[in-house]
Amino acid sequence: MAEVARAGAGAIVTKSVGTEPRAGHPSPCVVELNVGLLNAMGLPNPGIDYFAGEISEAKKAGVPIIGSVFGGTEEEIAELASAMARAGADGVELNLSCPHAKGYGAEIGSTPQMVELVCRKAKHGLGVPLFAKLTPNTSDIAALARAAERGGADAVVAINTLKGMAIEPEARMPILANKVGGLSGPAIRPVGIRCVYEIFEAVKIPVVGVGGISSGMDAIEYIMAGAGAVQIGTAVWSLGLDVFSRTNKEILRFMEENGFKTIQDMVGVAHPGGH
Ligand code: RRO
Repeated sequence: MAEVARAGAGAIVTKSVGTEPRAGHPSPCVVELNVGLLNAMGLPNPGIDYFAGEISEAKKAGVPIIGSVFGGTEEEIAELASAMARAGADGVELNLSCPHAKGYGAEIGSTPQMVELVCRKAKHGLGVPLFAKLTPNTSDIAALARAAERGGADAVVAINTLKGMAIEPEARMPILANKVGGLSGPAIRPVGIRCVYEIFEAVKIPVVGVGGISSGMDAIEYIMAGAGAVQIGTAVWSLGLDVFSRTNKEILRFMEENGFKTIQDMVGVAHPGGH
């Protein structure tokens, strides 16, 4: 996390953390495809008690640290959110959207009722901003965003990975040991853009855009769809940590060339009446 901050990220979202240490799914758990990555990591993490120490270390990097948490019930998620805040996280992101972990993630975050309930419980007495990361594997992501807003989330994050599968013809079987996984990388950017665009029209709280961003122009596309901030994940794997400074520079150059003074001036301009 310290390296990512040094590389130019303005804030950091952690890997999702749960109550107990978890090994994750067996290998193969990541497949490199020509359009991106398919993963079924299975929420590997060292558990919140250990991770609290990582948060205090990471905070020394001087950028906001947003702790991502997952759990099996609204009570467990609320307890983890509060533990993240006690550990010093500047914000908490609820992972309501991992596409392939039984009993967690999207299994919790696929109905507006659950999203609202989980956000309400987690936000109660939290004291730091609450982000709800939503699944694109649904027919109506805007309904999930409205539910997060009703539940008191301060922002929504869109999107997590798209549920997918890859088969190895020679072996005649799915490549991932878990069979299904989450697709990330360039292929999912148009899906993410569409989701952010729909959410921007549905809620008043800010939207954080994520999914297939690997350049300043990709980030600007999300911002014009309605994102007030963006996250980069898979491009760190494909391009390395330089992606942060390169993206920052490209955004600034575009703003200079096109007369934008602040990021806020670009947010949502792709909507009717926005420009
Ligand atoms: O750990 C994972 O398998 C994982 C998570 Br928590 C997530 O949110 N999204 C994803 O694609 N993989």
